[in-house]
Amino acid sequence: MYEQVSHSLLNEIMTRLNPEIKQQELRHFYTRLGANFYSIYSLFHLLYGERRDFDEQAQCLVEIMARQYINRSEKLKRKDIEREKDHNWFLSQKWVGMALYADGFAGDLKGLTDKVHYFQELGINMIHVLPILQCPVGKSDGGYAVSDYRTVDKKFGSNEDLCALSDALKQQDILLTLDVVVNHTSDEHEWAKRARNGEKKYQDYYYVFDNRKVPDMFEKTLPEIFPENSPGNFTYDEEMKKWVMTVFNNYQWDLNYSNPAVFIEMLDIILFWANQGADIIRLDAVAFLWKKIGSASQNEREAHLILQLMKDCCQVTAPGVLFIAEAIVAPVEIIKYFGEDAINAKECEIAYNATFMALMWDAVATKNASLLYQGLRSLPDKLARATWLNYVRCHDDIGLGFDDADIRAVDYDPVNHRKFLIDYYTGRFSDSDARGFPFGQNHATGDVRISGSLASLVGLEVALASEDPARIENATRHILLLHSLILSFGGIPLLYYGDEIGTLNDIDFLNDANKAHDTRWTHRPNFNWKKAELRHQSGTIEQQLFNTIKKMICVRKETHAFADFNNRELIHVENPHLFVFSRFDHSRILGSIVVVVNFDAHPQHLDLNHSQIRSALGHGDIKDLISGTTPAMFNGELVIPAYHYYWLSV
Ligand code: OTU
Repeated sequence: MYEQVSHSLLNEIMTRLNPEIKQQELRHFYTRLGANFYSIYSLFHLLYGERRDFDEQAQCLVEIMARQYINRSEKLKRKDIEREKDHNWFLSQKWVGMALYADGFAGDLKGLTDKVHYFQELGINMIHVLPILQCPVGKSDGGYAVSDYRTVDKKFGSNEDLCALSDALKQQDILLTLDVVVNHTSDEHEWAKRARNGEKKYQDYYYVFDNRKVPDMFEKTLPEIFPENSPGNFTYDEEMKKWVMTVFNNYQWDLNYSNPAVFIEMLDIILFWANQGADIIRLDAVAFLWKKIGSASQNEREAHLILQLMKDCCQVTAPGVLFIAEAIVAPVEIIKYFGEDAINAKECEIAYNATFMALMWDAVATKNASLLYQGLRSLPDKLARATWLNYVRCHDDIGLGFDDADIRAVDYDPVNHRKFLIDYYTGRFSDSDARGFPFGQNHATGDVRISGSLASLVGLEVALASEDPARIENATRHILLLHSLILSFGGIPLLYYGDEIGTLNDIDFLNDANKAHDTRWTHRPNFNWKKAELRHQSGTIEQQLFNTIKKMICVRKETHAFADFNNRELIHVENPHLFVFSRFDHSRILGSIVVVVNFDAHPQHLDLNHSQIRSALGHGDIKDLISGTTPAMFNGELVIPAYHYYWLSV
């Protein structure tokens, strides 16, 4: 039935389209719209079909797609077609990303454009520039409280500067990732201001209530995201004299996606940035897009429908553009943001692998890879045309979001184990060199997360203060070990700026009243270019880190088996300190790689006659691809030094 309705509606919409649009050359647009319309219509109808203005809204949706198609440059349209032909282009091992703040890394966007050589030197060819859109000073949540979605915040420069950056990156085949904060706006966004002024239309963009009745119902089941800084989920607005839903900070108003006008506005903004040259768009906090009384209002079915609809619409206007799902939720939930029961991603092509990230931190603290192995074994395979973003650190805290059943399966008690990890990383555990800070402490639930830079969390800060070369060596090995994992595991590795030179915690934020309450600022420093210069000076930690990571990136790019085609096998070994997996070339013609990482402080042995290792490597002389040398053997077994890693091949 849908099919018939959708067809006649499509025809109707087409005849009603603004004459100015009709005159344009829309051949590709029509073909793609035709191919996707059934799905777009069905989803739009599922979400908004009950509304009296449904037809009007559907018309509006198509007009937005058409207008943005017309605004899309010829260059970007050519890129779209190129990528449609090579539709698995982003699964290649050639991509290596870095996330950074334009101001913290290079002052502003112009400065960033001048630093392209740094990325090239290291081998980075995908940049995630953390949010750069206009935010109120002091109430910005690091860029995630946007007051104008179409204007670059002046502290970063101008929209023109962004276009210049985008062009400069394109010339060097470097991908640009930009954020669109889809779940909420700043309370100083025009929509919020007009809502506050009493305009009903804009109050309907948010969840606004006259009294505490509905808020109280919601709060029975809504968890708190920032319990210390912004307890509760609703904020009373004095001027409006109403309550508004604010799941994150009290100045971040949640958008109401049960209103199709909100969906259409946000789609328009996504397409706007696609047209400014973003290759990839990071959709923030996607798990939160649909609210339901009596639930945690995360991972609701409608949140997935909204993302599918966004993807289908983007497919019509800017099919070369990919989405990243930022859904820091339970392992089995994250993977659903690719879209369920599909082969190709039908929501976001890329998702943050928060599970892998948290599990690696578990292995570092315990010196034991059991939970890492167990947690990853429980993860279903990703879809064929979809990939992970693998990261060690990012601009956010580390949440210990692994599955309780997995924790029990390796014989730990979930509560005690998490407590141990928090103590370990916040330096409250006597045997730990880690120097992190607690974040988001919730006294009611006992939940805590962790802030801190990679280097400080693996003990480099303490080691340097102790001037003990052995401890310094242990810390640097950890930094490399963790990079060896994200670069080989399968997916796009996303480095975090400064980790490649061992950047320590920065406590300057404590002097800034707008930041002091949020420990995440400890790992959002100004990049220290003086320190970075030391990468060229022999014998420095910076050189050791930078050069080894650079080497790993280079080997990754040359190794087909590191492309992401579900071509990985976890290998169970008796020794719990070791984490082992194989990567095979998806054509199975070229050689396989066995990755082995030793999380322990002592050398460990690995029996290469293990059946899975043998079948991956075959017989012959083993070589470590990173060092290019033959690793040490003893009594027929491979010896992996303390905190060391190998990419083995024959
Ligand atoms: C995201 O964070 C951003 O990355 C944060 O920097 C923002 O503060 C936040 O949204 C609000 O815009 O929403 O789906 O553990 O991981 O807040 C997960 C806390 C998010 C963050 C969580 C995350």
